[in-house]
Amino acid sequence: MMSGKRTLLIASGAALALLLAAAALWHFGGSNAARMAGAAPSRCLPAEADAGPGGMVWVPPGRFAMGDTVYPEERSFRDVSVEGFWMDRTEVTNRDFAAFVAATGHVTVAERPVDPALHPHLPPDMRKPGAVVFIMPNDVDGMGDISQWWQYVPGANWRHPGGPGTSIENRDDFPVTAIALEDARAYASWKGHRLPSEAEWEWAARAADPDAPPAHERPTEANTWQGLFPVVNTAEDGFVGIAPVGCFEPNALGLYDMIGNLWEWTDDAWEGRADAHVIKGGSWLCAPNYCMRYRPGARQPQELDLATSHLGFRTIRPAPGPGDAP
Ligand SMILES: [Ca+2]
Repeated sequence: MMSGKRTLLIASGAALALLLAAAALWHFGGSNAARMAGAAPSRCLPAEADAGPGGMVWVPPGRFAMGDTVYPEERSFRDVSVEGFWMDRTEVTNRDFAAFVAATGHVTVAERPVDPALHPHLPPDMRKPGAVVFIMPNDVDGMGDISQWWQYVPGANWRHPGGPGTSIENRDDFPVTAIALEDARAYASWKGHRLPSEAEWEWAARAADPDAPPAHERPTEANTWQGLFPVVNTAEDGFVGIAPVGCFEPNALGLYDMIGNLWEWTDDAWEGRADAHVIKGGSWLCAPNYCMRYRPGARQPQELDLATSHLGFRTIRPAPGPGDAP
């Protein structure tokens, strides 16, 4: 998703009926999901995995060459050093976020009307509270117009990630979605944590290995998209849509789903843009034919106040060392 998508994603009245029908399909994940319904788990990590030092993993300090060579935005390698920190073992789940909302009364950005001062040219429908939702099209006319598979859905938010009529019932262990930067920061602050910088995130995704070889092939231990995006989703990895956290093998540090499932917010602004931050890790929508961003070095800009169905987050906690468990 690139800048200016708000203006691209204009839902016409005629499209709305289609959109609502498709949102219902999204909830069930389309025909592939119907075929696979019952096979997909609602939880992957054992209950006892919630125990331990705050569900966090120690990421040791180090120095590495940050970046990759696949897309232009990632090609400026630079040496960076990071201090050690604790990092959430998984993406923040619906259960985690519900506890935060219950404790604080936080209302997410997607649940509030869009600020017309920030977006003066939006049509009225797009000023309603909502989020951008991936809706699998039957066909596409080229790949230039992302509104063929992304729609702004009024009423979509973390409790109703596909829009009205969808819910997070039985999805406690799924990562929370439809989260704007402000929401992610508020959650992190409530926990006494913060969001990772891009360098911290990438270092953790590389499992703190400065010599990790570039991983350009589609990873097998990650929820990505198999088939021709966005019209064929073969779900060979077992998941048509988003997976519960921790369904794939963790990296060498014990961090789950750093690659795939959901993009994750970082606390770094996108260079030259006041309205966007860097997101990392790719998502369940990343496919070789369209978005090979299932790599630690991959990156993308995301508008700060735009919640989407492929973006979540995890938090970190700087600490003196592994003996100082969070
Ligand atoms: Ca998948």
